[in-house]
Amino acid sequence: MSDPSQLSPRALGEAIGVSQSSLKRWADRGLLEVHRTAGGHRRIEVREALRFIREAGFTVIRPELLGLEGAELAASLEEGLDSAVDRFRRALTAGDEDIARSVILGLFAEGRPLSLIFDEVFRPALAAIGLLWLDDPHGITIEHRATDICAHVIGDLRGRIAPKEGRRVAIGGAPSGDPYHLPSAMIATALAAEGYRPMNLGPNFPVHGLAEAAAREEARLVWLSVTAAPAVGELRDGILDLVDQLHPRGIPVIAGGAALGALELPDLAGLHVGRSMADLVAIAREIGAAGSGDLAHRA
Ligand code: B12
Repeated sequence: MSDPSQLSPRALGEAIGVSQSSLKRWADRGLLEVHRTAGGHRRIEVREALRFIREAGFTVIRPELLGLEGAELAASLEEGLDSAVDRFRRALTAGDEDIARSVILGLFAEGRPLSLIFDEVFRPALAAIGLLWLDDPHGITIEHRATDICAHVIGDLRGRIAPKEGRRVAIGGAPSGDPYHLPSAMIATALAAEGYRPMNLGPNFPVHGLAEAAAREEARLVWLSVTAAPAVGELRDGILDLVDQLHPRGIPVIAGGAALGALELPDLAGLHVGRSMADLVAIAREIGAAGSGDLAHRA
């Protein structure tokens, strides 16, 4: 039986409409990682194929060959991103996980950056769903169900990202009293694609525990997502203390989230503030390039 996590060069060629000889050439140049089975046949890991396709900008024509059955590609999303957001929002509202997943996997297969999928598809769809409870008693049920679907779909995306060798640990979550799960799930996925090994400690994690966890895991980056801040002063002090402990060790903290502004954090070396997943990725790249956390505070 063939292993669904492995592709033959022929299947990959058919998935993106290129010849096997082109694939072989790219493999020889180190652009695509190919290994051999015990019987000497060339195989490509599906996650490696997806990385290559997305980074090189190929168009997927047969998504089912890449394990992306049902993914809605650009041809069927004629109006592009707006139509994808609308379809995703309607699928979440109706509780239709299959459609929600196929919209997101379609965007992923098209090579759209994860940060864009999170900032410009998930975020507006959830913002619209967050208004339903104001007019509709069923709105709270819809919101909880939509959150569960989003968590599954984000987990699915994360599972399709090939781990890189020698990955740096990134650790983080949301502080005590903050029940929001999705922002950190997105951060972990986006950082995995940037070559980190994310440890998502999830919602409701005490900020003072992050310094200890970061030291124990030899983390190279710590994130904090703040959507709800029931005790503003305490959280602010906790974050300042965290940066105070981590900065001397060269571990930068990236903070963000809808409620972060309320904390009025000062400019601090070792603390980076972002408003979106695009900011997160940009900051993580700067940190990676600089090799230290000593960059300017960003607003
Ligand atoms: C799902 C949801 C819930 C769920 C959360 C489930 C879970 N386990 O995660 C539940 C049901 C628990 C919930 C509860 C409540 N909620 Co609510 N919720 C939402 C909803 C619909 C989506 C939140 C979400 O996950 N969004 C997706 C994330 C990824 O988007 P985001 O938060 O905007 O994050 C983006 C950026 O901020 C940034 N970012 C985030 N974190 C970080 C971190 C870093 C490092 C960086 C760089 C960037 C970054 O990137 C993200 C992607 O673009 C929002 C609507 C909305 N507008 O967001 C309401 C919303 C946040 N909730 C709201 C309210 C009022 C409540 C309740 C008070 C309702 C109630 N009466 O009980 C409670 C309070 C809970 C609490 N203890 O604080 C309000 C908040 C209003 C306000 N300004 O205070 C909102 C805005 C809905 C609304 N319009 O009324 N909620």
